[in-house]
Amino acid sequence: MSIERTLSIVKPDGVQKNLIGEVYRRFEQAGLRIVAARMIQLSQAQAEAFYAVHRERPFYKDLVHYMISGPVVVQVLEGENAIERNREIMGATDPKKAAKGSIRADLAASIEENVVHGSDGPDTARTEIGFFFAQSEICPRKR
Ligand code: IDP
Ligand code: MG
Repeated sequence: MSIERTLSIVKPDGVQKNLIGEVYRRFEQAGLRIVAARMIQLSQAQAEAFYAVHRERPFYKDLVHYMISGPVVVQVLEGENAIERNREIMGATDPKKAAKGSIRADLAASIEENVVHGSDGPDTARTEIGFFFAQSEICPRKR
């Protein structure tokens, strides 16, 4: 295991349902540190670019529409095994299949409106962090 960074997003449904604090509480309780954070309204072009990997999927257009339906909160999480740890805290994409006690099992409405995004591997994490944050905006904590 090693100290990793990963990109997390509280998606528009999470912000709309006042779940920012609840999501952050779960990260912090799990020992992940929030080392950068910002609220933004994504443009269509930004949402399309962020999810470009899903361009050919049938749900792409809806996904972009959903992601620009309201503000999101983007954050960088840092900690031991942060990429996989965050995926565990989030739960599976479909809340019906997500592990009990995960964010999506407890709080998500559907496979689309599922409250959070999290990078799925080291390469994606690096790219996705760079998509939203300059190096100077990331504030590692004293250990
Ligand atoms: P992930 O967010 O768990 O990594 P991905 O497969 O990368 O899941 O999909 C990105 C996002 O696209 C999901 O979080 C969800 O919002 C949406 N999505 C994924 N699969 C479907 C689907 O089958 N129908 C509708 N939306 C979907
Ligand atoms: Mg994904």
